[in-house]
Amino acid sequence: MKKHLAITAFLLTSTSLLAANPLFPEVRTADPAALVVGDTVYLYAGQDEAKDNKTFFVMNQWLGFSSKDLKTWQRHGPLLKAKDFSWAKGDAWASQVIEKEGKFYWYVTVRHASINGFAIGVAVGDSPLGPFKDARGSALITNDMTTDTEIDWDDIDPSVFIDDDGQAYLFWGNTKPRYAKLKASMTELDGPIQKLDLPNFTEAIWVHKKADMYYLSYASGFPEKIVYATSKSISGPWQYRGILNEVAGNSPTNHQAIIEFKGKDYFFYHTGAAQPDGGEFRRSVAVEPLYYNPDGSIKRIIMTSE
Ligand code: FUB
Repeated sequence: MKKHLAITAFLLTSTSLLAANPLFPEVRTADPAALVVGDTVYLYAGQDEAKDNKTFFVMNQWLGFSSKDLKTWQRHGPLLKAKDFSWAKGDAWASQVIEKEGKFYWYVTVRHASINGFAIGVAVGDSPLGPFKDARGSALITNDMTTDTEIDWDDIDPSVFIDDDGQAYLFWGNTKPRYAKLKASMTELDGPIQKLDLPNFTEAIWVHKKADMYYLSYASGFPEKIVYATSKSISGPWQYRGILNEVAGNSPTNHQAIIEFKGKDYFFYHTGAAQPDGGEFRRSVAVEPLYYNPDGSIKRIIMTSE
């Protein structure tokens, strides 16, 4: 009997491809953004510091983690704080890091100190772990620029994508999805801000490409499901393709990141269900395998908590 149990335990451990969820049980993390550099995945996440799930988000900084196999993770501590942007009041909401020509650009959501509402800034560093510093000294996107002043959090959740021709694009938004080209510097917009037509859009855009298909996933409704659309062009039109995952546990937000790493595909998200004290303002990052169908559609993600 003992021998049987030992063999079963060995098989379970040795065949498991991923670390157990949640990935970082010792700290509350949200809004994962994953970046593959060589043989390593870097995972950036906001830290949920709220003491309970009653009031609102308390988020001051972004944490960094890395892994070469998605089984063991190294924790790197806070890599960037909302207050590292001198023009920001606080609120380290969703972000994404991208590499261009050996530099790492970190697009972040923060609350602006003097312009009403949230804004998007960009920091730059020479390595995936920084050190990072504000690349502009001012916001890249503010509420004033998009003139929808009735919602002060509509300019949040940046997702950055560099196309095969080297052109970079910034996507973002809550309720009103938008995108714009970035200049080669990665720190200035290049041309007008464009509106996107995405059904039942809430927030959390993530753009990626697989084979010759562009994918735009986003949080839909509230509580949020992650859904996705595809296009043959980065400038659309985007065709709605369906649901990727259902509401993640007891957190109404869900915020995904999708990557390919060492020939396999992965779906990172946050959930409130993974911890006894988890919930809307105390979330935990998790990861699941992601599978494409031959026609380019994506199979529904099965969460560990289901
Ligand atoms: O974490 C704060 C906000 O909640 C993010 O910016 C949204 O995507 C949602 O996850």
